[in-house]
Amino acid sequence: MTKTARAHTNIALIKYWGKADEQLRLPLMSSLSMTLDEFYTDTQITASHSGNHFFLNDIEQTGSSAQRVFTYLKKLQVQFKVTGELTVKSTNHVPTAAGLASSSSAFAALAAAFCAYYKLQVDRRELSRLARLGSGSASRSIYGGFAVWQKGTDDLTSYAYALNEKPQMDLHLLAIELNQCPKKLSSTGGMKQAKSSPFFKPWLARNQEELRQMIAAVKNNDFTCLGQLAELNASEMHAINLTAQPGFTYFEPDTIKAIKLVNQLRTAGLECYYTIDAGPNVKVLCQLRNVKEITNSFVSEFKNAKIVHASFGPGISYLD
Ligand code: 2P0
Repeated sequence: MTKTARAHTNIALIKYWGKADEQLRLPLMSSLSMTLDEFYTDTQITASHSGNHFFLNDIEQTGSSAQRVFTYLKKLQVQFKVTGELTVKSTNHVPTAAGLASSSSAFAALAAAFCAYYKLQVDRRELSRLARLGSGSASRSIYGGFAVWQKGTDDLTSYAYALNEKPQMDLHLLAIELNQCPKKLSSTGGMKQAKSSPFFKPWLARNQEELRQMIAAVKNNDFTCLGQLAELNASEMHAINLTAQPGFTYFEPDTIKAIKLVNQLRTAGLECYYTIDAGPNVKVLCQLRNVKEITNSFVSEFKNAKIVHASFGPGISYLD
């Protein structure tokens, strides 16, 4: 038997950046994301007679990425009292040009393929919880459109829900890949270090209010409010990193140049906002009518940058 699931990546507009429990991947804050149409992972599970195998883009993986997948599968097998050796084949449709992390789509697709393979009766809330155990941001990739991951208080209460799966908002994202070097500090490592910032607690204290405002912006179809809040929240996350003890940053010189360009474009009347994850690349939020002009400005400022235009993507789907 073969089961294949597809999950799209998401970009957090209110960021998850701190764990309350590393094993269970329980977050210290709630987060809100937009699922993206252009980037997704297809994951197929079949039975194996020669131990577990993990193929990524047709290449068998043997290192830590394979171990992470096998450990995760074992955890789910123990939880659901099922057994068997498995071959997992994942294909990432996340263009290298995007500079977007694929762990959100990877673990959402893996959780869904696992449940389909074993014919487990799980609803999307449960699926979100299971995806979270693989990678925190994966909990949000179960849904299309806008999703909220409520932090909860324990394993059973920390999952994402759909805020609006068919948004009418005119919201587009330009993923600007400025730098292709692998990041020096993993998200897990960065989150751990960030906790030492004197501003970490105040930031955490703001989470519920920031989330409330962002949910209101989504409900009111208010692009300006959404963009302003997303940019502020991302800047707060990176300020926490800079002020950690010791401080660090994912920014490169081109990241700052891109931030300045967003500010210039906005001053010139092209409304756009940035958000930045655990890496140097910048994602620009804008409306459809300005996509072309903003893209052209980035192309002329960054000769080697690759730019991918995305909008809202769907939730989990099954391909067989
Ligand atoms: C997010 N990021 O909310 C935040 C914003 C990066 C910056 O979730 O350790 O791969 O697997 O739970 O989900 C990236 O971290 O972390 C991330 P783990 P994950 O999207």
